[in-house]
Amino acid sequence: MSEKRIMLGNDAIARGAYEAGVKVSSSYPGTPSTEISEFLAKYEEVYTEWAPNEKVALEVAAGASISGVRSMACMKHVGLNVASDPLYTLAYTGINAGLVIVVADDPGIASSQNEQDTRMIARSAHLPLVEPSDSNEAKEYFKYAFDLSEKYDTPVIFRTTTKLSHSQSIVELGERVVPEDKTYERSMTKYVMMPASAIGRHKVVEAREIQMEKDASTFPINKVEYNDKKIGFITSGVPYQYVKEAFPNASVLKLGVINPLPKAMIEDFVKEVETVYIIEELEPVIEEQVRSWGLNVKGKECFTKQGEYSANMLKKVINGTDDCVFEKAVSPARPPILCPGCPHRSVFSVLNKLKIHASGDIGCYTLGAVAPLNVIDTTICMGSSISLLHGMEKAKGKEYIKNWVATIGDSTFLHTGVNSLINMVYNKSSATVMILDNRTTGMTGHQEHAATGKTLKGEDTYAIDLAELCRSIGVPNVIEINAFDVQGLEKTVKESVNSDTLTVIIAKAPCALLKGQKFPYVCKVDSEKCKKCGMCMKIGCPAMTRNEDGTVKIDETMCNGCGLCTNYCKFGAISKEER
Ligand SMILES: Cc1ncc(C[n+]2csc(CCOP(=O)(O)OP(=O)(O)O)c2C)c(N)n1
Repeated sequence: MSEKRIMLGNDAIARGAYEAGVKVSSSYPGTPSTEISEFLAKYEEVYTEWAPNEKVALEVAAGASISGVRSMACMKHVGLNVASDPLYTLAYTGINAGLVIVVADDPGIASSQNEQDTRMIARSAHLPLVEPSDSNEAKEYFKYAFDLSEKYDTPVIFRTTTKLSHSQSIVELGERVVPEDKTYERSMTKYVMMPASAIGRHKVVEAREIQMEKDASTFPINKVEYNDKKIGFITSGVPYQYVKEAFPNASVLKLGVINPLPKAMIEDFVKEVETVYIIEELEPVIEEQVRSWGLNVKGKECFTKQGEYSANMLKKVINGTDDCVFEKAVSPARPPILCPGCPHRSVFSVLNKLKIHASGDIGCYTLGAVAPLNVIDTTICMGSSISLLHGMEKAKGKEYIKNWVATIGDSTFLHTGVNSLINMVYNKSSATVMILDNRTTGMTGHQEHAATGKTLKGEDTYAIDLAELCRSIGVPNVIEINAFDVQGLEKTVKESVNSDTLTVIIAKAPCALLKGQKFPYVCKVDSEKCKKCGMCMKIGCPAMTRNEDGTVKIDETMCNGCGLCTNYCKFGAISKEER
């Protein structure tokens, strides 16, 4: 009898990759996709790596595919924007061995900077997109995605969402089957995308899509479940679960392949069923196509384009009833805040004191935007902090940016920040860039990167020296400093924002949550000495609150012992004591 296990969606995708015989996987972390690579790294048979960004990851996977082995890349939805340059052209070249790109969307914005819908990108890149609705399907459909990839000579996008990636259901395990490596054959017209060959390949892309659309009604993962024909739903992914829960007796057309759509199958379904709703989170991707065929369906005039759906929400909209039997869960308010002992807090406390604005970036340090630190003014996408500041300088001159710096994390700097820094060097910037080097990719849960000295598989490797990297591209002034040295930081930042020399300040201290990072101290307040001035509260440490009489207290169980607060009490009321 085959083994069954309860698995997270991400675990199941990794298992699907293993069973599909994937040999190479390259990815960049991003919630909710990160754990796929971490689970996959546990299978010795599969080569897995963290790439510095998603474009590199996809290109690595494409190289492996062209050489003849099944390969994949994983990323979050915004990662696909970074990888979209190779993506659009890989649609033209096609593949050799199967190539699947896992993209995790985040309806509801649990942990992202926007809510974009990858299905739209699949359509514009003319790539097939497969979407499962539970963990077992995640594993099975993942294998099927490789079959589609090889049958139609195309990369396939495999879409997951936060709910699917991070919830569990039963998975039936299978064996790993490794197809024979495909032979590589040189073909300039297929793999060298210059105009003459690209013109030819564009025809291939169109023909492939037409063929796939015809075949789609026979794909086994597009299924019709006829029941009560008064009401029916066309849906896919996790929303399928909501439909089944809310309307168990309705007819359902469940799509496993969202691009291209099975036109004939959908036409038949709409003919058979009296009222058809299209249930899809985010954009009306299915709906717009179905309407363009002249079919009468209901969709976004009833349902929002924002956030996650639920069974109860469907019932409310369609039946006008709210029979949710559960009390609404009220989670305690938890304002976004840097952890106790976080070195980023130290940097932002100094910038706040100096009334400096920061062109920010994406990572834990984005929290430098919120009260009481209030330092970061802008955050757009990974790597943008440096280029935005450069734009400001070129628009308004050095005087304007004398109270501005760019703040960027170590992983984000290697992801896309370094390109922007090259631009600063080349185009004669005199700005100040601060790399907040906490030795890890903190935001997504401590992944290794090219400057940590460890690979995804946990092996030792060369650690890029960020200071040397900056010097090597021509940054004239590179300063490394302990992130907790507030006096030193203050002096360095003041000098550099006022100088005409491009400066990179690397503020170094490991993430407080990395193993073994607890300081051997605990901070204590002498309430006799506390003058209730509140200066120490301005650093926004969650371990610090006030007593009823207004004096400050420190929760010893939360205090990490970094001692940052001691710098902000001029009355000497806070001291560090050994634990
Ligand atoms: C294009 C893109 N890829 C991935 C992510 C997910 N993500 C957000 S921040 C981040 C890196 C954070 O690491 P680092 O820059 O070192 O800062 P830290 O969180 O450690 O402070 C990642 C991977 C994203 N938001 N956008």
